[in-house]
Order: sequence, then C-alpha cells, then structure tokens
Amino acid sequence: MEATGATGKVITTPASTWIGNVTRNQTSITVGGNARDDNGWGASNVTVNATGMKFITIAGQRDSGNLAPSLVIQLIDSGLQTQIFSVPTTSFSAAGLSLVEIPIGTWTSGFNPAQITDWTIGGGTTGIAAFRMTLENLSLSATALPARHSADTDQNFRINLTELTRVMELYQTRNSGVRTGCYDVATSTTEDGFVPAPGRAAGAVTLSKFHSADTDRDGAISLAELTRMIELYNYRDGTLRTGQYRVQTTGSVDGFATGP
Ligand SMILES: [Ca+2]
Ligand SMILES: [Ca+2]
Repeated sequence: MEATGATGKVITTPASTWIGNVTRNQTSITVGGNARDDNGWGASNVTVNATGMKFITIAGQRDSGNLAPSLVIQLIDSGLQTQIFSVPTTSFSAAGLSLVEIPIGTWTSGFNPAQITDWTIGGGTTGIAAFRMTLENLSLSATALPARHSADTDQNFRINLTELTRVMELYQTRNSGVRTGCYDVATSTTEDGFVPAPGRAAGAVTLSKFHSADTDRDGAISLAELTRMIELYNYRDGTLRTGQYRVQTTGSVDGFATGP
C-alpha cells in the first residue's frame, strides 16, 4: 500500500491479528484469513507534514466476510498525541476499488499536524470482528477529489455496465409513448441523484443540477449524449474493457476524457 511518506507494514509490536493474514498485491494489500478489526497495518518513524491538508482519501474494497463496521486511521504526532479518523466500511464498494474521502475538519487541540511520525490503519478496535478489505492507497490532500461523472455511481472512475444501463434507462424515458430522455433531479435517494421524468414533454428546462451525460444541459439525454456515455464505458486497456475515465477540464464535451 502506498501512503504519504511511507508504505507501511504489518504491525508486530504489539502483535496484531493481521500477522500472517495480509497478502501484498502489486499495488495493494488484501487483509483476510483470521485478521480482525484491530489496526494491523502502519508505519513508524515517518515524517509527514499534514499542515493545510483537508482530506484523507482511501482507495479500498470491502471484501466478502467483512464484519468490521469501521475503517479507522490513527495518526500520531511527535508528542505522541493521536488523532483518529473513521469511516463506515459500507462506504466502500464490494465490487471493486472505490475512493472514499474523509474530511479532516479541525485538528484536535494539542495535535501537531506538521509533525506526524506514525500512522496505523484498521478497524480501530482491540480485535473484535473479522476485517476483510483490500486497501490500495491512503493519501492526504488539500483539495476535495475532482468531480466524478454523474453516471459513476460507485465513484471509482470507471463506468461499468450497471452504470451505463442506468443512463440508458434515463435515455429511454417516454412521454405519451414518445422517447424524450427527460430526467429530473431526484427528491428522494436514487443511485445517481436523478430520476426519469416521464411526465415532461421534450423541451429544454432549467434544473438545479444536470447529469454529466447531459452535455447540452437541456434536462434530457439525447442519442448523441448516450453515445458519448458508451464511448466512456468502452474504454479498453489492451483487450480488457475497463471503462476508465478521468477529469479533463479543457477540450472535452463533458469535462471528462476516456482512460486513466
Ligand atoms: Ca463506476
Ligand atoms: Ca441533453
């Protein structure tokens, strides 16, 4: 696992339940076996200056069998003061790596973010519940993650078939038998914050926010807009379709580009 200033290792002193239960992958670690939700991974004697940092971003996946309710990061400063950040493990997708962002907020009085010397990650308990996660990256940043595509509902910078199908559903919205592609901002929770608007006839409307796929911002998904969505979905890495995309603020119809 990568991290600011250190890569980390299984914590052996005091002994953690992660000993012998962590698989190192090429760019990530998978915590399995008999590991429980104590903080079993970390780094000591590092030099991290988190002054001005506003977010902790973690790339991870919730794996089958996980019973740990929280993912917890503990930072320790040179004066042995600690600061703890916690996020529900359900914030992570179980179907692939997803990015989760934790706002740092205000540092605890007495904690010195300019001199962080140790950090650990795990479930934050003494080892109660099974901890099953794949963790790829832990980083500090001063700014929020760049905007993601509205269709990328699991927020992993990849468009999968389910996410494409949802845009197709919006595209296929009909009013009195005529396909309009009209959608509205949802007033209750939906996967993408939008709903089909079958009650509206075609014609531009002003919405409080627009779907990223609606590049002409008329409140409807057109065939050209769906085709662009399919283009994002179809991005390939070699022969493997990955649907990866990235933010591109210039020269792009929708503010995104295909590929990582
Ligand atoms: Ca996605
Ligand atoms: Ca449109």
